[in-house]
Amino acid sequence: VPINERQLAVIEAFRHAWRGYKDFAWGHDELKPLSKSYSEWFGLGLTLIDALDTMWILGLKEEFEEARKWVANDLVFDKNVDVNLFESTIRILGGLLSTYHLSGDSLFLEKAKDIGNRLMPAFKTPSKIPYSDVNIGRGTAHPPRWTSDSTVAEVTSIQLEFRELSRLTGDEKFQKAVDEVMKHVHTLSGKNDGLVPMFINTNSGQFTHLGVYTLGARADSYYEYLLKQWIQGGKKENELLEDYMRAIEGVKKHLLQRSAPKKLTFVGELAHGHFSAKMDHLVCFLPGTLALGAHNGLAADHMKLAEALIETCYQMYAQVETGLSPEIVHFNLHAQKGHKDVEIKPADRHNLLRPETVESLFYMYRFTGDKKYQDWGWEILQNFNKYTRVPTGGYTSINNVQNPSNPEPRDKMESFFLGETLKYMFLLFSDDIDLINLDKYVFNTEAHPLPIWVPA
Ligand code: DMJ
Repeated sequence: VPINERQLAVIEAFRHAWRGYKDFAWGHDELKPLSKSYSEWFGLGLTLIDALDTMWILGLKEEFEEARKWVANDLVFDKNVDVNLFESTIRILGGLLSTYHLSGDSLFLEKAKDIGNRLMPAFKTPSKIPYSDVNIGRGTAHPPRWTSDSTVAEVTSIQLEFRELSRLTGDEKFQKAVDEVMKHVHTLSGKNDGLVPMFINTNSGQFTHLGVYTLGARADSYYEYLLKQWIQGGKKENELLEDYMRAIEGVKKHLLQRSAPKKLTFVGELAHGHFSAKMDHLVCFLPGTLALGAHNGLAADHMKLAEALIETCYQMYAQVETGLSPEIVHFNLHAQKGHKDVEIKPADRHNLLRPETVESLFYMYRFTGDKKYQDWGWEILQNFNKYTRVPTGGYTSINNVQNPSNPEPRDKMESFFLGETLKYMFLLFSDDIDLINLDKYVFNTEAHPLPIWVPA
C-alpha cells in the first residue's frame, strides 16, 4: 500500500522533530528545542529508544541505523541512577521489545533482558507490590521519599512487557512477579464497582486514599492493561476480563455524564461520593480501548460508548482557540449563554504533545473505516505544526492552548511525541490493516506493539 500525502506529512514532522533531537540532544533523554539543549531524566537516551519502532514503521531506515548504532555502542544500563519502574518499563523495555520483534535484531532483545533484570529489585517489598523507583546500577529499590505507597496505574501497567520478556527468554521470574501483582489487586477490597483507588501501599498491599475514582492520571492504564493482557494471552485469563468488564460497568454507573449545550458524553471523577465534571486528556485512551474490546468480541455497547467519547475528545481540541486540547477540562452540566461545553482553568491550559486522542482516533478508524476520524487527526497534526513546531528543529510543549498569538512554548519535547503521537498519526492515515495488524499485535501504553501470543 503506497504512502499517502498525510502520511508523508507525518514523516516530515517526524524528521523535523528528529533533526532537533539529533542536533541538540543526541543520546540524551529529551530535547529542549528552544534552548537548543537537552534535559536528563534517567540519562538513558529515552527519546531515542522510544522512537526506534516509530522509525521502523515510518520506513526511516537511515535514521534507524544511526540510532541502532547508538544503542549498540553507547547505551549502558550499568549506571548508578534511579529510574521510575513504570516509565522505564513502558518506554525502554517496551520500546526495545517491540523493536526486536519488528526488526528481528537480537541486539534489542539483549538490551531488553539487561534492563528487565535490573528492574527486578523493585518487586522485593513486604507485599510484593513493587516500589516506584529502582537504582539500576546498585540493584536497590525504594518508594518516593514522602510515602511507602505506589501508584495503582504504575504497578498494574508493566505486565505486557514483563510477560513478553518471560516468553522470549524462557525465564519465568519476570511474568511471575507481575502476575502476582494482578492476582493480588484482583482480590483487594476498596474497589467501587470495579473502579480502583489511585494508590496502593507497598508494605500492607492494601489500597490507600480510598474513595477517589478516576480514569485519568494514576489509574488510567490499569483499565487499559486488563483488556490488553487478556488479548495478549489469547483471551484465556478470565479474571482479567472479569475485572475489565466490571470496571466499564463501574464507569457507566458512576462516572459518565453529558455536558451542555452539546450533550457530549464524558468521563468525570468521583471523590467520596461527589461527582466532579473534570476530565484529564489522559482519559482519551478510553475510546480506543473500548473499541479494541468490542473488536475482540466484547459487548457491542462498548463501541457505542467509544463513538460518543471520541467525539468528546475531539471537541476538547475543536472548542479551544488553538485547536489543541488542554491537559484537563471541566465540562458544563447546564447550558449558560455564551458558554461552550468545555471550560479550562488557568492551571490546566498546557499541552504536552500527548497522544491519547490520536491513539483512539487510530483505533476508531481501523474498526469503522469512517474517514471523519482521519480528518480530525489531520486537523490536530496541522495545529501541532502551527503552534508547537520550533523552526530550528523539534516540537515543544506549550503553556497556553487558549492563546494562538502566544501559546507560550515550554521548551520541552516529551519522548512520547515520537514514540506515540506521531506513530499513531501515521497509522491513523494508513489504509493498510497489516501495518501493525491488531489481531496480531497489542500496543503497550507507550505505543510499542508486542505480539499477541495466540494470534486470532
Ligand atoms: C505516556 O507515557 C503513556 O501513554 C502513558 O500511558 C501516559 N502518559 C504518557 C502520554 O501521555
